[in-house]
Amino acid sequence: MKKKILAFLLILFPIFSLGVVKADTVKSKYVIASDSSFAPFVFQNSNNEYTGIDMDLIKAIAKDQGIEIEITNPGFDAAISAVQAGQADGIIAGMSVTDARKATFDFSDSYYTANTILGVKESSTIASYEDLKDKTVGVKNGTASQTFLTENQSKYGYKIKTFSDGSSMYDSLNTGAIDAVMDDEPVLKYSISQGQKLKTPIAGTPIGETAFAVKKGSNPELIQMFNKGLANLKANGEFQKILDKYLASEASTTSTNTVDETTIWGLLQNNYKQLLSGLGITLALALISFAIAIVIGIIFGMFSVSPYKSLRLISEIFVDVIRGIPLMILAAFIFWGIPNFIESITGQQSPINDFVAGTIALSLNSAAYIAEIVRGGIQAVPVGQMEASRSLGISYGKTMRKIILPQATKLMLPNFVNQFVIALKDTTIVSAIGLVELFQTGKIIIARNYQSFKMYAILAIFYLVIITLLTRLAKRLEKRIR
Ligand code: ASN
Repeated sequence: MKKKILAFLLILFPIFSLGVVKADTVKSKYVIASDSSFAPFVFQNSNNEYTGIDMDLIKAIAKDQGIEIEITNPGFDAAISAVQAGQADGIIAGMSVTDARKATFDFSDSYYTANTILGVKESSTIASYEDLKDKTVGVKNGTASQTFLTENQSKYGYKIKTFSDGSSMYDSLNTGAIDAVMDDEPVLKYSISQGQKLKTPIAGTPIGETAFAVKKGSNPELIQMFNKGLANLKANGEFQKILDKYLASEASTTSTNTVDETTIWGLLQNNYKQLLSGLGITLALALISFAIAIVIGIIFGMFSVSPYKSLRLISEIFVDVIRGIPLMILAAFIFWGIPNFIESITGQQSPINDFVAGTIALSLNSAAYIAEIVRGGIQAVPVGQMEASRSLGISYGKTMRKIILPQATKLMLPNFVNQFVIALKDTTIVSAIGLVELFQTGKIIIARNYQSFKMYAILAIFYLVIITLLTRLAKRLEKRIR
């Protein structure tokens, strides 16, 4: 009897302890996602580091609570997706607590209260919501300001244009592509204090408390720690210090810049490290994904000319499916969709690294086109050659290797070079999942200094030089192989 009870307890113990451990497990490291440009809550300073109320606050809380955190800054919309897909454990991004969000997020105690407010150019005649009739108002996707605009659209008759990040939204306002923006009041006021020629003609509307959030039901210990840490920082005065640092005086961090970023030279001087690291990621993405794509592409290309119908069919389906899906959707599907799906089935968070997701998406995309190049190359060799060789009793494989492929390869080479250039340019598309390659690096810099003309010119030249150099190199290789 005693033995039975003991055995019973032994079986129960692991089950029981699992349940308990899950609720207050402390991970060795928590990934916290945030916005990319949302000053004064989160923005890059002139040293290319992310600072702001949210950054200082989460770091101070992590220190207070003795946890390790890793911060990513993919932008608000992407940060929300990252938390929902389990790519990140929490989000701090000046995020408003709304009833709709409470259905999918658990929020911490509030650390700020914000309004949403309309911003227009200094020279604009817009003075009320009524003046917005038939005008276009920009807003960041997934934000509380967007909800406000959608709810009031039929009343005031404006058009809404959504943006994935603050910098492109403010850029569009500056260039006149949109007539107004809707954003959080402290953010608009802060940009005005930094010299932006904007004004806020209408009083703000409350959108609620600002808080830290986790995906509903997951990482409850993180919320507890945040609340405890926040209370401690409030008690010891550190919280007020953080607020004062960014809100009290206008002499703030962005203007401590010693290098003049209004010239191309100044921009390069201050950002070359960041640009080179972005370039490194772009090159790594392009080269690794292209190498993988060549292997997959050749396999499917060979399938497509195989004497077996089933192999031809497999190849056809692969090419049709991949070619039929836009690269950006493929990348988003791999990065956010699949982890979200796996979690909904297994209950386990299974994040995938953004570089890996980007590489997979680019590899599949290029592979589909390479398969077609391979098929075209092989089919361009007259069929008579295969027939003649087979009639001499030489096997299919040997004919392919010795007779067809050497000729086909020569025909394919220029197309491979072409496809590589396309793949390199396509790396900019996967920046949509928050991967900081060269294009995203440039956008982040523009978010800080609003120098879009010069910065995009710099980016264009970077790509032009790299692509020209690589094509030259590839042409040389091509000659050698021939
Ligand atoms: N205040 C915005 C929201 O909660 C957040 C942001 O734009 N970063 O929707």
